[in-house]
Amino acid sequence: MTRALFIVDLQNDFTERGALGVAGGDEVALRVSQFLSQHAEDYAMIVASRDWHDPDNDNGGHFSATPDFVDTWPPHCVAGTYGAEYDELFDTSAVTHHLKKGQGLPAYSLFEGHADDGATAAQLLDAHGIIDIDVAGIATDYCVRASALDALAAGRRVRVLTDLIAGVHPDSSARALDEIQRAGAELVLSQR
Ligand code: VGL
Repeated sequence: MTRALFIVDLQNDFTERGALGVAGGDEVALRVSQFLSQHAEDYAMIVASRDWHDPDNDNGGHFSATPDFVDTWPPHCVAGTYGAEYDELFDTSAVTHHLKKGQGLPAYSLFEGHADDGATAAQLLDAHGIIDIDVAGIATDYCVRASALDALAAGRRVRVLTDLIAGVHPDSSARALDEIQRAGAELVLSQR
């Protein structure tokens, strides 16, 4: 078994009522939990990432009081706060590796994260001989996009589970899925 599951930024601030809540986020959290209850055994590793920004600076221009919701954002996922915790509807019991990213800078890709022992996704994938990666989470047009493209760039076979993602904007989410597909990923439903 050489398949990993990436669960990108399924955090309170990215789901309904969060600082940067996307439509359908709660539904994704519920569906991911259901999916894991049935399919966790299909994966050699289940890697979850969290945006984990500094409280006392703008994180490299990532936070703004007048955000454009493209390159700048309202403060979100500040380390140690409720908004940075995994969504309450996301059952993390099957997660094998937890990565944090964005400490003091914008970090859209799960590949920019580190486990508490310092390990990166690239190191974990190599150590476990992972060839295939399935990607789920939030947001389709930002962190899911960046993580899927980086996984392809790392030479892996990638599938995006299109019923287990939610995006910030519908149009940029559609463009992101098109871009990911053209880069070589498959778009599939988790329930086949
Ligand atoms: C994200 C916007 C800002 C994401 C993170 O997780 O996709 N989006 N920071």
